[in-house]
Amino acid sequence: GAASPAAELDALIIGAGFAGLYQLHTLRDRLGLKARVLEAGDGVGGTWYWNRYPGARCDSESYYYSYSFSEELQQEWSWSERYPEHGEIRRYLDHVAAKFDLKRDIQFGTRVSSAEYDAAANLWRVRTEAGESFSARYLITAVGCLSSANIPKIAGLESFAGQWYHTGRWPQEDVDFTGKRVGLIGTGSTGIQATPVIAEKATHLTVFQRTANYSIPARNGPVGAEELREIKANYAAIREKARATINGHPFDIAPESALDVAEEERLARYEKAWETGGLRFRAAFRDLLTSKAANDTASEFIRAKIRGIVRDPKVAEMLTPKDHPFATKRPPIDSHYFETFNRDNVTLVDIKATPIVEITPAGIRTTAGEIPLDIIVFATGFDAMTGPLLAMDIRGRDGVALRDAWAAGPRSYLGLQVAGFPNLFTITGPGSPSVLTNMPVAIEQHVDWITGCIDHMRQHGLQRIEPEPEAAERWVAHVNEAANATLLPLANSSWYLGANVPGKPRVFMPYAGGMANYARLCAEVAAKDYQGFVLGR
Ligand code: NA7
Repeated sequence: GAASPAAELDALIIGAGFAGLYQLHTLRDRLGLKARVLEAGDGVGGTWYWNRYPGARCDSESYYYSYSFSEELQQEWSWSERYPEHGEIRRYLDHVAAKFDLKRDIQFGTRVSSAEYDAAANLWRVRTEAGESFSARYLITAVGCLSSANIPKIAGLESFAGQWYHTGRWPQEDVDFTGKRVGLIGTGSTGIQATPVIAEKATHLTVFQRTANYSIPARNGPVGAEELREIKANYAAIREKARATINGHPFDIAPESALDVAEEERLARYEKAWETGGLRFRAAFRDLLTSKAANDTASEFIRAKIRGIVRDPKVAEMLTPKDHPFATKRPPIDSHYFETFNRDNVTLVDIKATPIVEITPAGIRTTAGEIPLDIIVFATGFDAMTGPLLAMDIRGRDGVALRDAWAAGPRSYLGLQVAGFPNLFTITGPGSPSVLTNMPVAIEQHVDWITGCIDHMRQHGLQRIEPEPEAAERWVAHVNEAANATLLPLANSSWYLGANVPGKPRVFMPYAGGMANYARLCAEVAAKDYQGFVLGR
């Protein structure tokens, strides 16, 4: 039944995606807490509720982009494709919600506007946009890392006579591109997925590219019955392997350096990795993200592929990435992206050479002239990691706003808690490995850790937990150090750094020290009576 307004809860969870659903299950069904989820959308899915753009699918493979906590669940669910499409992921999460009877404790269509810590009562006071209020001992954000749409402020957008959409806020009903002139801005993972699909429908597609990107063929296809049987028979080992790796993917990274092997052997390995496709390409050698010289060999291999695929040499040159080493921005994977530029109805516009001046009623005007359009698609990404947290007015001890505490960039301990914000837990928060991993692995680890922590507190009669400021400072320094041990900071326009959002502080947000290593650190902290945290009555 619905909770009454101002209901007092043990735990309030914000968001009903992968993280919020599992967190509700563990707190309610394992610990027996009174827990409730508030969710802005009208259904479960989180990221996958909003990202319904054409071609939207996961870049992790379906059989391991899924929960591992229930053997029954992983045995009964069968994925249809190597990479799950957005609709299939929503059906999966709907199935999970039904199986564990989660929806009765999820309030949909409810966006949280503020949350304030009331120190005297030791409760979080949460308000929604509709003016409802809730109180809870624990506040847990499960708001996702890529959920706050980044819509560039381009002059004249409000005057546009056609339709426009951001990919991360796609309408529920399909958008029909038939007979339309479409402009798509952005060539990250999203633009690269959407381009080939829109091109097949639209009269004409113009892609506005600011930075050329690397992309690896996904090699999507159906999952055969035999393969599925094999996966299900080996699930325990697959999950164990996923948890033991640097980024939560259950495949091996080659032990050799790209520089250890002769040129011929290296190219043969890259060819094979290109045929295998997807994020496994990165596993061709162990040092693609730590050695610039090693990375150069992979970057150059992909550049040669692009030049080989795209027929018009001028277009090929425009599509060839030069500004950053391969995979230092999140590497996209695609289905016929570069091939799409061989179509007669597709044009590429380099908006570094001819920047967008304004949007007019009729289309987009660059310094080279006006391009008439019926539909504009913004595939311009997200205010990543901090965006969804700071969109709410979160206030901790003494009324301090998270926005102020993080004015110079996010500061957390383990990506899980913020000093001065007792009993607030941030699943996949800044400072956690999250976006550098196969998300469900990171999410399950975070949720299990939070659940273990709350269980510990209840068993010991503890009412409050927050990080020691020094522990948070040390973690922030360690997150920096881990990033600097990789090539990732070399991509100076990446969303990992917040560089895609004008005015956002440039701080490398995710923890690049590896998922398995991070999980071990979290377990050690818990085993040492929550070292670095202050627990109180
Ligand atoms: P990304 O990866 O942030 O890509 C956004 C793209 O939009 C990228 O090509 C940007 O160019 C471009 N962009 C951003 N702002 C502008 C403006 N103002 N003008 C022109 N072009 C712009 O977002 P995605 O949605 O593709 O992917 C997000 C994650 O989802 C992805 O990493 C996976 O984890 C799944 P830039 O490169 O900044 O020059």
